[in-house]
Amino acid sequence: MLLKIICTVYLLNMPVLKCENENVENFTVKYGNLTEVLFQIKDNKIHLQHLQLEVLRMEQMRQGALLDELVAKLKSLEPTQFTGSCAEAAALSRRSGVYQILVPGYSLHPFIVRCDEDTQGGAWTTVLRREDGSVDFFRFWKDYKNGFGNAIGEFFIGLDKLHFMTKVLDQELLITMEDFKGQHRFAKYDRFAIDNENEAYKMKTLGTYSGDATDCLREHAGQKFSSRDRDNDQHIENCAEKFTGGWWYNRCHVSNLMGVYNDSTFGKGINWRDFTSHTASLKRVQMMIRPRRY
Ligand SMILES: [Ca+2]
Repeated sequence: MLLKIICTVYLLNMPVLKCENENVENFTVKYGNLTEVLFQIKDNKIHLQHLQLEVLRMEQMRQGALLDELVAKLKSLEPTQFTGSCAEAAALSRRSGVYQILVPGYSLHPFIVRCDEDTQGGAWTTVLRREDGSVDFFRFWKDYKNGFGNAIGEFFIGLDKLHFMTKVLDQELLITMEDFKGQHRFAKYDRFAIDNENEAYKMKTLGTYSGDATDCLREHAGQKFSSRDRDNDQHIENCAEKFTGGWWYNRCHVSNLMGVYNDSTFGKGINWRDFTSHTASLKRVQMMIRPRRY
């Protein structure tokens, strides 16, 4: 009996066995071969799967190594993705608000600052802000050194940050004030810098004054910072204790921007003598710095 068989067996897309118009005897012989070939195909398939898995594993390892390399590169770039002042941090948005800056020398980590883009050309970093008396400013040295308060409310940035910010870049200083009658004044200085903690954060540079508030900071230029627990002033008593705030007191003060909010006791409030006198407190005040190149 003749049995017609048409078959083609492929291995790796190549025809390895062809049979056509064969009789049973030939088919049996061929069938034996075919079984063998099918086993080979099965073996080869398993081998191929192993190869594919191996290739996949190696590709995963290669991509993993690339990812590690990328993460390492990003980490090494991290310190430079932050800028050193509001002048750069808010340069694109040109919006007042809270940003992060990184000041070389102060820390490897960025910190939060409040940037003012609305006042006198913008690019200001706010270092002191009083507006509602919600934060206590009659504090100890450590607090003035490190800063305190809330970046979206009242705060002082801290003397260490202020030192490094004014050391890294030449800065100008703007002080904006408002009294409880709604009158506004400002005092601007074309240079401002303070020394380090070893020098008790002495106000070592105070440039030329301009503004409409009169210059009530000049008397404090060259003075060291004092707090209730550090008397670095020129008075026999401790001015910081006597006038309830930290400041660059001299033989006490003609300005006292860290005094007690809305305190009208002589010299204890937030005073700018030639605007408020010593017996009235400012409603709002901001001290802000900006790199001189702006
Ligand atoms: Ca003293």
